[in-house]
Amino acid sequence: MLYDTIVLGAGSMGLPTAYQLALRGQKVLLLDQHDVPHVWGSHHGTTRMLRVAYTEGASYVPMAQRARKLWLELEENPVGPSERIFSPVGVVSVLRPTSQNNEIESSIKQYNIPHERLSADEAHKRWPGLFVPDGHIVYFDPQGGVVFSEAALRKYKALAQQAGVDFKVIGELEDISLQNHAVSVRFAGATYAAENLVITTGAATRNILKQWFPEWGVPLQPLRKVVGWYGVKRSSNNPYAAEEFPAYSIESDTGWYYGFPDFGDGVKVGRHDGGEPCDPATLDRTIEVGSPEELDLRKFVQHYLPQTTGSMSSGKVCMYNMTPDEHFVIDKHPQHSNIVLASGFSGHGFKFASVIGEIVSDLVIGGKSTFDLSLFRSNRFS
Ligand code: PYC
Repeated sequence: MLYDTIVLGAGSMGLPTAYQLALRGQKVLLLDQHDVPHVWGSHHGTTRMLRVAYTEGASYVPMAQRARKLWLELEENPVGPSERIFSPVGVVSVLRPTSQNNEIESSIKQYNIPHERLSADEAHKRWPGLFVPDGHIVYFDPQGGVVFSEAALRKYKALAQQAGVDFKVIGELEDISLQNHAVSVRFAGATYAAENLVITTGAATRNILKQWFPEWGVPLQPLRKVVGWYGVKRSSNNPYAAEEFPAYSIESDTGWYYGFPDFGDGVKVGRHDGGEPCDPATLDRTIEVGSPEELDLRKFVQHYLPQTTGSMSSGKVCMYNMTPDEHFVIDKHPQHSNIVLASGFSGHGFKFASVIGEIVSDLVIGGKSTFDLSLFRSNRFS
């Protein structure tokens, strides 16, 4: 059978893309080594942050606004499991007075985004569980919140299958070959062909591009990342409960930390900067008490979230898939316009997964998107 499009990689970006292509009438084959959700990629660990006032640049704002709308619609969709997809708890961002990372202000101005700016004292009164050093800049983004990543992918899987996507969980990718106006891929000895190919293989993309598309010249580097959950000191009231505490992003003197309120399993904490280069095939998924990354998170929570117990109750290892400038790659192959790559989400992509599905399917079908994708061109590295 000749498909219209093969989507390689059924994770955060591949599932919404396959779904959107099927909604637009395409015959879609979605292929992956693993069924979703799973722990081998970059979507596990329950929660991801959605910010609208965007530190990484104002050009992300229209995409964040559209993504938020789509997450809310996804939650309302009657197909598939009925689970919480988006929690509108807001996001508090704390920046050092001399921060070099602050495009929040320009995105607020350019798009007239609702926000609050607070002093350290005001922030501490509002969120007594949060320590904010004097002089630090605090923004509250009331449209921000938390996307439940695994629940979202369960929902997208149900929707994609209902829309007719042929989803095959299949062994290792063995080959990709290009014919005049078609692409074929071989998995576990079986060959599948389509007019178009979408590559949404997350941290595995570096090796796939190296082997089959070295001429594309997209530099990707997976990084190992550790996140932990922390219990709360006993008191009559939990200052980190999701009813009162937002998602947070904190620029400290040592690094950039982020996390989520307590949805019943503790306060989640991760470090956004840093991380060890890794290969997904050999990734060390263990976290030792006393290891540098565990000690680093412990030091952060003890200082900035002093009402937590300070000891990790559980932890997970996942991956960021980095580009050198930390902006995404969403583009067609320079010579083969029937091949589209969506990758390099650099640790801040999941919030956009819902809109990436629309964007990539527009690129496949019509060759262009209604969003400005100039920041995401693949030739910016050449
Ligand atoms: O995507 O907003 C984000 C984020 C913050 C920290 C890690 N990812």
